[in-house]
Amino acid sequence: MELRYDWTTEEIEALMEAPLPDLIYRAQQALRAHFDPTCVQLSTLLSVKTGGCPEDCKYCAQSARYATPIAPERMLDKEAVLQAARRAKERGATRFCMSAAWREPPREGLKRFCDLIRAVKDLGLETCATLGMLTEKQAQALKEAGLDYYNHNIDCAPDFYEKIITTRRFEDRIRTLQHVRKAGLRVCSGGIIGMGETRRQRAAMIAELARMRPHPESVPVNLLVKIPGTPLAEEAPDLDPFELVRTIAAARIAMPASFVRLSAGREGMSDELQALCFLAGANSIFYGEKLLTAPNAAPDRDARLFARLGLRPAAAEEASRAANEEAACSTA
Ligand code: SAM
Ligand code: DTB
Ligand code: SF4
Repeated sequence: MELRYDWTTEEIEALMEAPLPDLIYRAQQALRAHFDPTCVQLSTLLSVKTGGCPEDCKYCAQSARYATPIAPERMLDKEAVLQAARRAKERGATRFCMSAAWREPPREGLKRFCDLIRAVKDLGLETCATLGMLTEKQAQALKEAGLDYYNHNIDCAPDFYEKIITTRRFEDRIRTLQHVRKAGLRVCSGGIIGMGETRRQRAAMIAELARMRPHPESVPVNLLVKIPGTPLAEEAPDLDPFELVRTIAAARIAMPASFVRLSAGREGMSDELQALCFLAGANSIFYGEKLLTAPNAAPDRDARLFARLGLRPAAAEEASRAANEEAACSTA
């Protein structure tokens, strides 16, 4: 199946409006052209530097601007990070994603992260980091430390962005993603749904990602976790869960060779909704009891769900295989 980089919002919206059986059928065709449909990649998250962030992202527990239950903490030390990474590996995760609540990494913080990346990589895990905006040089430093993936979400449609974040612009996110690509890192980029956006805006978000050349190798689709004290916990109306299924299917069809991750929000989802998301082409999850600050679906619940659905965790070689070889090799 040929990869396309010219998706329009209208095309994606039309996909999302299709009768569900047609949409799921197309998503399964796209998934099966590139992946084993029974195999799910597992990533484990760790918040290495929590809270106190100067940005005003209206969904975030870690913004210093909102009275959330999350207090600022110092950066975790290396041993604590390695302990969490070892545990993630023992449980079957293949990728370990380290986060910091920064607008952009400070000099000393970046150095410490480079050191963590080297150490986690030595355990035989794929590494991912999400540290905010990066310059080209910072992206190169992370690459040299052995980083595999950089996570930087576009979060939402360009015309919805200023309703969610005012302390940076959509274009700033795109620029960081360009720096990440140029440094030869793999890209993890997706967004959040359920923030009060329209279906068209969900389609526009997917179209933005699907016009990137190469496509992001990982596409997290987060359902808003309503954190008490954040503006969106009050303002955002509950989303029809089938919209999540439709958004995942659209991402799968438009970016067939990428890992599409059923991301934040799984704790509150039924097993049946998650099963529909896998049928719609999701082939990756966050695995472990915690996301960054919020609880995640429990690992034993995930194990039971996988057994009931006939799914299995991806082995390390399957997960690190560049599903999208073209993307992984390109530094354009
Ligand atoms: N500070 C860095 C940044 O913003 O890029 C890295 C960490 S940030 C918490 C990573 C991503 O998590 C955000 O871009 C957003 O897409 C997602 N996220 C944060 N809070 C969320 C929430 N309450 N519900 C769903 N997704 C969330
Ligand atoms: C992504 O797309 N989702 C993750 C990860 N990338 C860094 C974060 C989800 C955060 C959920 C809310 C919390 O735990 O605070
Ligand atoms: Fe800060 Fe990232 Fe949270 Fe925005 S999403 S407030 S940048 S930690």
